Amino acid sequence: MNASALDKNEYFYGHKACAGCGGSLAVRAALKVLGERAVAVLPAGCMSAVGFNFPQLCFGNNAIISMFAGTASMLTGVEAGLRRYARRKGYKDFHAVGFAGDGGTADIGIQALSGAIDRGDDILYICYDNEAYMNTGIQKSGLTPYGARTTTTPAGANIHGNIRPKKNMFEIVAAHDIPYAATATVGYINDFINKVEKASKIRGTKYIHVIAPCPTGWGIPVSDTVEVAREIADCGLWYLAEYENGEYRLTRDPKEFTSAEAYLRRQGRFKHLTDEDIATIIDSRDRKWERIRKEWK
Ligand SMILES: Cc1ncc(C[n+]2csc(CCOP(=O)(O)OP(=O)(O)O)c2C)c(N)n1
Repeated sequence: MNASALDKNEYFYGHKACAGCGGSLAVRAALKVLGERAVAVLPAGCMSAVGFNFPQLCFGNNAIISMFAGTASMLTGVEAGLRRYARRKGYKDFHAVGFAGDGGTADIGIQALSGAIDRGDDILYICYDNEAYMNTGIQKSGLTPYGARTTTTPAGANIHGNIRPKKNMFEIVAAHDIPYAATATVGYINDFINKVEKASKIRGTKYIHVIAPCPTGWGIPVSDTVEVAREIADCGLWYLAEYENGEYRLTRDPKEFTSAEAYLRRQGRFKHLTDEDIATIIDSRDRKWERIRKEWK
């Protein structure tokens, strides 16, 4: 453990993430909020690959790698153990927190997550969404957006990247009537930090879904991560919201969207899109916002 890093309230440092990695930013910021009594559970994915390189373990708090499918169920066990241990030691400020990628959440770990919410386990599950299986070389996940090129959804003359829309994990967990769920992006890091802080004080299952660009997979310069992560919310292709006490609420409701076309065209993974493809994406964005604004207020 590096004492000077802990002095600065740093719990994720010295890792091997690529330059400009959005996921590592999310883990670092969340652990600053949760502190040294957070026990982190990470399944296979970039954050475990870059954080557990023995002997250079990169967590100032306790952290463990779970089975790919089992982030939420391991969190259940960790929380039960921590509860007993903390009672014996006489403290209450502990957290069982998961950091799983989009593949590990929306595809492989969705059953364990659904079960944990159903049991009402007192855990915080954070999905850092880089919109593909990045650690194994950019394969499509259930959260890859429509039109994106990945190694398993190539772009050619007939098919223009991914032909399926992105699953809506936020609304999927909300449909379980979870005590707290939120969306966020590393582009609005204070909003993310506030949501982690809020979640840390709520009992029961909490879920936060944070957009975390991957320069390698998205085809953007490493210096553009935060800007692009902001633009996705500004152009309306992502929304910032909370679900609490059975109600949805936008935490940011832009009066006007910035150009979704500009957001798409700056990324290598969307380079092949035709004007027609972009119009399809904008149309689906507009229909989504129309529904949200009608139903959530
Ligand atoms: C059961 C199982 N299947 C497949 C793998 C291989 N694998 C390791 S990491 C990974 C990709 C993870 O993608 P995601 O969850 O989106 O996180 P990211 O890598 O993008 O951070 C895969 C497929 C594995 N470790 N275990």
